[in-house]
Amino acid sequence: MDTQVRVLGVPMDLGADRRGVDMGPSAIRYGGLADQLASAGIDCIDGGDIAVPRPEESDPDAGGLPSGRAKFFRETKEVCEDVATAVDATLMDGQFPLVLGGDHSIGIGTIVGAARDDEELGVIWFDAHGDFNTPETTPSGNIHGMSLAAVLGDGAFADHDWAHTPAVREENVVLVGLRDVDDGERRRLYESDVTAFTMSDIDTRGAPEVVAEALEIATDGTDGIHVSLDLDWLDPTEAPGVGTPVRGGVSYREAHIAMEYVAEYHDQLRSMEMVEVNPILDEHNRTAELACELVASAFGKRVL
Ligand code: Z70
Ligand code: MN
Ligand code: MN
Ligand code: MN
Repeated sequence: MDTQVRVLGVPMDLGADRRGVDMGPSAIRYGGLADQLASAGIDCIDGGDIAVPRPEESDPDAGGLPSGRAKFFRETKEVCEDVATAVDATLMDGQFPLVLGGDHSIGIGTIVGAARDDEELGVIWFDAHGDFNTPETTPSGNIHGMSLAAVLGDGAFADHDWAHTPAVREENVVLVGLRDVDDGERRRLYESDVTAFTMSDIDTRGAPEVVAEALEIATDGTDGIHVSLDLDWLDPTEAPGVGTPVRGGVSYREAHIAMEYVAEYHDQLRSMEMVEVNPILDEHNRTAELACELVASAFGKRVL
């Protein structure tokens, strides 16, 4: 790929209970992101970090939601608007936005920014979780468990232009790697046209076949795709340093082959984000280093 990558850090932890994911962008940079991209033949520049308020500075329930609960709604909205502006500006400059989290609530900003020119955007969401709750169904009030629902304008998010992205259609949204889904999310997923591949699908069909189908669905009739990778998609033995570890995730090899398949679609790949790295729970920064390796595979790094 000739495009220059612009790295945007979002040290966000307002959308998750466990503190520590705000250090994710530093850990990923320190884990060798620039060198890994260089080894894939990709030039990158660092756009720095987007400012995020500390949770101690605000009241989580001061927010302006018509119904349900979404902690730090107002603050998350402001950060995501800044993320969207930065992602949009990066694309306008002809660069590729690579966003580093931070918790997964930032996906709202990345997708809104990537879809801002109103072209149709497909989304592949690699995650143990559905992130498909709404303020009405959430068991936690944490927006990182609602971000995919938010961009589709579901529940109380319907009234908020900042989150709803008409350029993203349910038919072009694919979840890959699910193994921890709340009852409300399960119901909502059944009723939606979003495609969801669980870990059982990966067990029975294999990661290559599942990811190939996900890429077909996300690119079908769209102008580009966004790849959102929550590191808890991987098994905790490979990625212990995440906000919410869940047993039974994809292996090191499965994650790499998936990203190598993504690399085959480099003409359609418009934006990417790596989220939920928690250096406090990590072992010698291995989760952050793995995030860098996976980025390199997604950008076409090859052994031979
Ligand atoms: C749960 C909720 C979640 C990530 C945890 C958890 C959601 N379904 N997402 N970790 N990345 O609170 O909504
Ligand atoms: Mn997630
Ligand atoms: Mn997750
Ligand atoms: Mn549209």
